[in-house]
Amino acid sequence: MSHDPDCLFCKIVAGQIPSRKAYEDELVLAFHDIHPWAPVHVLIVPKQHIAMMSELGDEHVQLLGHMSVLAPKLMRDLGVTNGFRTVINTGPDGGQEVYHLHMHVMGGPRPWLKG
Ligand code: DGP
Repeated sequence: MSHDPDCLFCKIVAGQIPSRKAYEDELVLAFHDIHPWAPVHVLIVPKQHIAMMSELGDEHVQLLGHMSVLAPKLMRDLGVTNGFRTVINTGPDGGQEVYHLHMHVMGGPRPWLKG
């Protein structure tokens, strides 16, 4: 499994940097965002290092499906019952800050969400 020793989220996956874990299996780790935009804000991160969404190929279809199916389960487990938002920022113009693919999953009572 690819791992980048200089990558922040690879270090979190490896347990070298602490995080507030929400879920883990063989493919992904989910942990609470350090700067939440919503009452519940979790990042779903693949354990393998993939820098960003534009690097995905056919070999990643199952992984992305897994992340997508996990998001609603995770929200339910965290008590989010009235909907949530998912975001994947990609590249500089997409506002990506950490170059390890991650899905933001955000829920909880509004008005945190604009638009
Ligand atoms: P993005 O802009 O999509 O690359 O979002 C990166 C997110 O990662 C941002 O919402 C803050 C979060 N983040 C950055 N550093 C850490 C960290 O060390 N721990 C945790 N839990 N979250 C972090």
